[in-house]
Amino acid sequence: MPSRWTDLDRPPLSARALAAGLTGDGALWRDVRVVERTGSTNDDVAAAAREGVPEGLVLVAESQVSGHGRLGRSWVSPPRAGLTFSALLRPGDAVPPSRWSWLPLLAGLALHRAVVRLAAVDAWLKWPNDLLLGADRRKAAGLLLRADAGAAVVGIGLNVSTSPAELPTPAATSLAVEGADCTDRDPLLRGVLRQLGEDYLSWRSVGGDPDASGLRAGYTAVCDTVGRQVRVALPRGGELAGLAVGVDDDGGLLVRDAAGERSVTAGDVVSVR
Ligand code: BT5
Repeated sequence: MPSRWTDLDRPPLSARALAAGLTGDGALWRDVRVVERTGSTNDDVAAAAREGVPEGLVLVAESQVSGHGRLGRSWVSPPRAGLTFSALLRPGDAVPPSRWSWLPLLAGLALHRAVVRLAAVDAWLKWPNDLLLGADRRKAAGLLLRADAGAAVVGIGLNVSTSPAELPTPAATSLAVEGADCTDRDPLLRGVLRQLGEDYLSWRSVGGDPDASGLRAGYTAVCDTVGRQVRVALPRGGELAGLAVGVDDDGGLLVRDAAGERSVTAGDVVSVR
């Protein structure tokens, strides 16, 4: 069996080291686990949520064999080339259900903030859930949110040392490809989880209000979609074309066309171009 240490460019993550920096009195994160291989961390954390596990669980996989995207699409990443993890949150009564739709945007903004701070790259968010990097604005991370049984499972896939040959599509990129300052997964994961924890707790403390928490303004400021002409493909076929003018009270994208302004939610969207 090959040693875990043979690939010096891709050292394994240590759950113990991660937990030491992230858990403890008063911290949101309670239990940080790293597994060598699983189907999908989102499926595993959703199963834990159904069993009543409290919020604060983080599951990181060094490799996923059936990572999901939205709408039956997949997330593919070679072992240890990136970060693939899911976190369990329970906003509970503190946040009305109508505002849970802000969670993917909140998680995307936390990811953006941490990556920009640690890796010193230019980055944008494509509504609702992609992190784009570089002059060509290619996708370096995707985010998936599943709300189920009173819990929200946030799943993030981030390409870190992934080489051009390993990337699944020409529209994808990685921190290494973009010449990022940091391609060390441990500080990146810590940074993302710390930022996500902070942003989530401050949003929850104001009842999920997107303005009191600064979420809408923060998100809009780095959103590559707002201000652009977009074509939004809808799941039942059909397309909405117009100017993306902002994010509405539910985190939906506001699109202006000749008929006026319409809002589309993440669940109603196949793709935005
Ligand atoms: C997403 O979906 O971008 C959400 C991806 C979430 C992945 C994480 S990994 C941890 C957790 N566990 C899971 O099972 N999932 C979450 P979507 O917007 O549907 O985009 C999927 C599309 O992105 C695919 O159809 C590909 O075109 C592209 N793609 C797949 N792998 C990629 C990669 N490594 N880098 C860039 N693009 C990728």
